[in-house]
Amino acid sequence: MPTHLLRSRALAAALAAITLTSAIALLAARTRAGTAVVISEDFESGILGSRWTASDGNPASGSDYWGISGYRTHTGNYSAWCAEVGTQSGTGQNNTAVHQYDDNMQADLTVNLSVSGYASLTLSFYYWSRAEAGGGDYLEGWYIAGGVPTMIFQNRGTSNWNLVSLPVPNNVEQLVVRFTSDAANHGFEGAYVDDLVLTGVENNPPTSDVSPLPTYENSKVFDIPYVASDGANESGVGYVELWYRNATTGTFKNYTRPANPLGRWFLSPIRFDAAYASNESYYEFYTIAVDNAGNREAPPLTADATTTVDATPPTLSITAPSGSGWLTNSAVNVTWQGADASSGLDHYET
Ligand SMILES: [Ca+2]
Ligand SMILES: [Ca+2]
Ligand SMILES: [Ca+2]
Ligand SMILES: [Ca+2]
Repeated sequence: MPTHLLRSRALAAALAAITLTSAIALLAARTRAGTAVVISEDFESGILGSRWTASDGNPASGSDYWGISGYRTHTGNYSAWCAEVGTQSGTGQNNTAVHQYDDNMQADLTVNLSVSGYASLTLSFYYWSRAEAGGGDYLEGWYIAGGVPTMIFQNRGTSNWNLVSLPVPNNVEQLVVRFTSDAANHGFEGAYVDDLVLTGVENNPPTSDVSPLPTYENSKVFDIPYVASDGANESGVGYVELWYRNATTGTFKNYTRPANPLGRWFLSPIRFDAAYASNESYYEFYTIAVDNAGNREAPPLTADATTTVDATPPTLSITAPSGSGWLTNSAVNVTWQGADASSGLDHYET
């Protein structure tokens, strides 16, 4: 067999191996589940966020409903308490003054859980309750999906901080935590909710690219702009890494600095300092984006952008007239020789 045929067969086999490797890498990235926090609420802002509403569906004994409390928490300084807003029907005192709920409550704490772009969802939160044992006072949790309510739990009496954690359907719309009290015996503290988290699994890696760079950079420190995005309604880009090499072949290295040892960049452009890479050299760059669910972009087959860092000025030597002599004419011919080791000479200025 002719040598050139052998070579091209070897090349074809090598290329096939590379293609197979990248296909496996792509498959691994697609099938690895990534979990992202979609919604979290610890009430530490001191107000009910825009996803939340609170109401009392039983108008008797006045309106008593959930609000932010600093009296008892699972973590931090604040939680949601079932009777933060309202007054005691017997004494007219604020519920907050006696740390007791009132009669005739159907206090709903509702949070909008509607999201899209996730393969599966898990809801968790903590509750605490002290209510009239064996009576008509109790705490319930429901989720609503596709308009259908499903009960998560019901607690009559007493519960210390208790974790609820369960998968919820992808079309989940709301969580409703309802504190109900009947028409008598309300001398109890009632219920709290804290530390709600909705997590979602999505497996789609984000994409990113280094934007075009000039052919030459005349400083070792320069900006590298990039664009990065995740799928619509997915977990979003967490960070990007900048990878470089100094030739058209070979392995790429992750660009890191002492202040950023993992090389995780959150904003474009990345301020690149060649002193922390390979100093003055030809560079090829690409970025790898990682989303908030941990899905990692596969490396591109070719670099996104290239440039040559040449921060050393060219040299110039005057070849005539020679130094330390006297000039006798008003006009003089000056000759010189210029050289540049890397990017070459563009023009001379006199
Ligand atoms: Ca009341
Ligand atoms: Ca809290
Ligand atoms: Ca009661
Ligand atoms: Ca994603």
